[in-house]
Amino acid sequence: MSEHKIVVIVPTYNEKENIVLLIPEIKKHLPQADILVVDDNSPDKTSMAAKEVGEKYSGVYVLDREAKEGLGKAYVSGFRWALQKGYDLIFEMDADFSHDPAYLPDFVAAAQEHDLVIGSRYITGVNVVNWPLSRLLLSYFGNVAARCIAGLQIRDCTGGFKCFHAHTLRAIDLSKVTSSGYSFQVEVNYYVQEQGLSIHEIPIIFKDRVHGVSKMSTAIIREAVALLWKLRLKKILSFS
Ligand SMILES: Nc1nc2c(ncn2[C@@H]2O[C@H](COP(=O)(O)OP(=O)(O)OP(=O)(O)O)[C@@H](O)[C@H]2O)c(=O)[nH]1
Ligand SMILES: [Mg+2]
Repeated sequence: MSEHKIVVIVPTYNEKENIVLLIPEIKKHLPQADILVVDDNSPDKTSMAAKEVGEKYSGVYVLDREAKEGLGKAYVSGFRWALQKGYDLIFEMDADFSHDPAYLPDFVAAAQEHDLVIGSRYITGVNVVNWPLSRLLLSYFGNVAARCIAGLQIRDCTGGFKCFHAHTLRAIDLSKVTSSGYSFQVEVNYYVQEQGLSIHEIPIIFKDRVHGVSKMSTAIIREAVALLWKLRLKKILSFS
């Protein structure tokens, strides 16, 4: 389907039960893709579990980081690794099965035409299954805020199921990305939009995790609110 060299980056923190199931599922749906697990020294030994399963397949790598620094820092390390290895298409994907690997080929197809493809929960109504109402409202209004305050033209600005062309990641200055939590998604989308690159959303159904625990915290929410106002200010200053 595609001649592209593909890697799926999966950041992990205490995702042992999920990662051993996810690696085979990714290989089933997109056999030509390599996988990079970026683990922040998970106490549950996710890294070791990923390496054990990975030995059964070709092209499964684990990037071991020393300490938990948040999803954003893990992705920036993964992006740098992938760019250095010469991948053409670079995926972001959560380990917790909220992102169904069956969608991976749809992203590759859409990436033939676009610089960034985003799996979106909010283009055909609200496609979220089993999330508590409080979590859904936080996500939904977080997205409304990202659109209104930071001026993003994307319906799902905070989702983490994405496929970047290498040239898209090269066009943004990764050393400028400051978010460590999940506002990382908003920040990267902002820089891609700022470059005038083509962003396309495809519908996905998002399911709540079954195994493991969420890493969402009030610190992550505070960081996200501060980021939106920082981007708003940046936008105002760029017009003056
Ligand atoms: N390497 C690394 N991965 C992380 C860190 N924090 C979260 N992750 C991973 O990032 C992905 C998304 O994290 P989740 O805990 O599912 O957070 P979320 O999807 O925003 O929130 P939920 O609604 O609870 O699922 C998962 O694969 C996590 O294991 C971190 O500090 N370091
Ligand atoms: Mg999750």
